[in-house]
Amino acid sequence: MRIKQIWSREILDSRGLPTVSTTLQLDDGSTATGKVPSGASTGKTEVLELRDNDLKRYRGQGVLDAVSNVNDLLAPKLVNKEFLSQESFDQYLIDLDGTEFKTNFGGNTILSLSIAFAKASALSKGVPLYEYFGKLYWREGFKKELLELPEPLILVIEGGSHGNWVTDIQEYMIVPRKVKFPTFADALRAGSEIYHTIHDVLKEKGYTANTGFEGAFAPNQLKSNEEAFEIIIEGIEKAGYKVDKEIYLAVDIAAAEFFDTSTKKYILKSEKKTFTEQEWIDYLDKLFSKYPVHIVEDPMDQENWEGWSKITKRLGQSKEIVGDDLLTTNVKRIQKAKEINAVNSVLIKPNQIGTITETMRAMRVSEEFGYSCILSHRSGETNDSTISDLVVGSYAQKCKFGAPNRGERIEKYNRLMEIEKRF
Ligand code: 2PG
Ligand code: MG
Repeated sequence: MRIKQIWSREILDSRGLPTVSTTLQLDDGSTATGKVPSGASTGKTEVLELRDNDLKRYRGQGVLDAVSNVNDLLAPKLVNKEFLSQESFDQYLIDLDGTEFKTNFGGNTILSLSIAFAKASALSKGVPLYEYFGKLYWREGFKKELLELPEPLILVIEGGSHGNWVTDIQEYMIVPRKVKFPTFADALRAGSEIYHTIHDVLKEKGYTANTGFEGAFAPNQLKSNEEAFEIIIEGIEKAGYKVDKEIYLAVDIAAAEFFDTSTKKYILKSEKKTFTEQEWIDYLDKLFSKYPVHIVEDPMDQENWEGWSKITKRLGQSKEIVGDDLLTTNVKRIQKAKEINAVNSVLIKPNQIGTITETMRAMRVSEEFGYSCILSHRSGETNDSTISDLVVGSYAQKCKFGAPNRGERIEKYNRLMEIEKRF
């Protein structure tokens, strides 16, 4: 596949902040665009998100340097060049950049190209994007039966840096069990019905139903992290579903956001409570035996590796302990986690690592270690739905795409329903 043209531009993400959008055209005319998301509660070891830091534009958040890296530096090297695979295209960019954290060109710059190349290649081959990914992931072992719709983690309440710190826990999610909701469309319907019932529960209490970055409720009146669970349970029941049996819970604690690195304490600001590492693990253990939480993302700080091993030892038999900020879709960090049994599940975000190929590698090692994978959006999203195809065409069994609210999240859910119909 020879590249004919590439052009990049600055667009806005769902938070109204600049991000990169790159269009790539192959020789046969196949043309596609890759739009890059952006995090708010980012892990320290993610690849560089290149921003202009020019305070005269978008308060320093502009991405004109990244756009110019594509248009002026990379496009001249890529145009008229032939690439036989996604791997060779991505590897060419990785080598050109030459740094561990993509600090030369920016991870956002490179990912926009990697996504655009994947989409254009799928078009050129005349296969749906999920199938293109499936063939990349399973290689010779690919067969259509491997393509599966995920079990969705549907966001209903959000706090932390996404939701005005109404709770310290960043994300409260409901998960319709796949065994009870065999079609994705039914799982999503349950999620949407519960989401709207939670809205009613909040209104009945006289709470505001304002929303956070990812479309879930962030009511200012919440009195504690626990109260959010109570409201969700009430919402599930009032919507006519069985708690735990049909709908279980997941959380992203995003503990790095409230871990005090100087005192080594976990601080729940909304409740004015402070915990040592051991007290924190005890607290979470108790919390998760009170509520049916079976997936726990980032329960510990991203540098507190021993704390992670301790909590996985304590809770890992019955729960998925998911590394996001800890692992940043990085093979080396996933391998380190394996050495000390720090997790049993991995959150996968393509923009943490910067190419489709490296995202696939992170899933491959996770699979080798027997870890589950959850494919995730970012708090700043666009209407690019590549991750919907990626979760179907890879090892990842679950997805975390936000609330059933806001166009950029809905686009991804709708794409999954569309894929399901095409099977
Ligand atoms: C997370 C993500 C997505 P952000 O912490 O898992 O919900 O948040 O994109 O802000 O890093
Ligand atoms: Mg997270």
